[in-house]
Amino acid sequence: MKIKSWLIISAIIVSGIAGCKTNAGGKGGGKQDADNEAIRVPTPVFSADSAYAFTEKQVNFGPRVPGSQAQIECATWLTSKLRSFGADIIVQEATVKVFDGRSVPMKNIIARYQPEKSNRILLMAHWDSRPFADQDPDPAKHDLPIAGANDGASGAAVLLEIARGLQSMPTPLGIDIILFDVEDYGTPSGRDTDSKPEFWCLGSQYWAKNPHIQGYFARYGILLDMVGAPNAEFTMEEVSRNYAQSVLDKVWKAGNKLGYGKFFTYRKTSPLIDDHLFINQIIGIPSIDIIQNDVTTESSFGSFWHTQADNMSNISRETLSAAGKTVISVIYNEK
Ligand code: AHN
Ligand code: ZN
Repeated sequence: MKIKSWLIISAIIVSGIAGCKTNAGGKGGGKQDADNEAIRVPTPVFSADSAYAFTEKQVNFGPRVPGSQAQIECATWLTSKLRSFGADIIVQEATVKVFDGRSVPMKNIIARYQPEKSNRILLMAHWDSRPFADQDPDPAKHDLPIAGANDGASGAAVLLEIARGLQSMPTPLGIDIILFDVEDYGTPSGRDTDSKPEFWCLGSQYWAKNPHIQGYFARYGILLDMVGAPNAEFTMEEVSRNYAQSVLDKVWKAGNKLGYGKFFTYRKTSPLIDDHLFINQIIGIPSIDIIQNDVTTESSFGSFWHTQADNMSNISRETLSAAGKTVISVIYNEK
C-alpha cells in the first residue's frame, strides 16, 4: 500500500515535470531553440589574457600621441600584428590640423578580411592617446599625455584579439577593422580657445571623407571605445540609437545572451561626440558605439578618464572579454 502510493506520487511528479518541458518546448520553445542555435554557431576563442597583453603592449610604447616616436613604433607593431593574423593591410597616412592650428601626422590602420566580399561589417576603435591629462585632479599634470590604457588601447586590443580569431575561422561576411588615429586631440578643457566637436575624431573624419575604396560601404559599423574598465556599463547611447537602433538591439541582445547583462544594460544615455558620429554623418554607415557610461562621474566616462590614472591598473580582463565575445557572437551569426 505504501509502495503503491509512492508510485502514484512519483508518477504525478514525473508527468508534471514532463508536462512543463512539453509546454516550454511547445509555446515559444521553437523561438528559444532558434536563438540558442544562433549562439551555437562555431566561433573562435577570445582570450582575455591575450586581449590584456595587447592592451599592455600598446601602453608600453608610451603615450601614442600624434607626432611622437611612440606613435610610429606602435603603428608599426599594430600593422605587423594584424598582418601576422592574415589581414590585408592599408595604412592611410596624412597630416591633419588640430585645434590650435598645428598639423600632426595621422595613421589610420585598416585591416581587411575577405576583401572580395561585397557584404561587409566595419569594426572600429581609436588607437591614439590624448596628449593632455586635462581631467587629472592634479593641475600640474594637465599638459602631460595620458597612458590611454582604457581610452584607446583597450578597444584596439579587443579588435586585435578578434583579428587573431578571424585568421582561424572566416566569417560569413567580409570584415574591415579600422584603427583610427587622432581621435583624442580635442581642445583641452580650460583652454582659452575654440572648442568645436570637429576637433575630435580627426582620423575617422578623414577616412569618412577619403575611404580606402571609392564608394566603400558596410552593412553596419561597431565602434569600441573604453571597453576595459572594471565593472564598465555599456549603455544605449543616443547617436547609436538615432542612426543604428537595430544594430544596437542586435549587439545588446547578443551580450545579454552570453551572460554579459551586467555590462550591456538597456539604460539610455545622451549623445556623444565619438568616431561613430562622423561615420554615421559623413559616410552614412549605420554605426554604434560600445562605450562605458559611468553614472557616478560628471563626465560619464569614469574617474580615470583623461587622467594619468588611465593605466593598466584599471584594466579588467572580464570587461575586455564581455566586449570581445559579444562582437564575435554578432559577426559570426550574420548571414
Ligand atoms: C568627448 O569627450 C567630446 N567625446 C568623447 C570621445 C572620446 C574621447 N572618446 C575617448 N576619448
Ligand atoms: Zn579620450
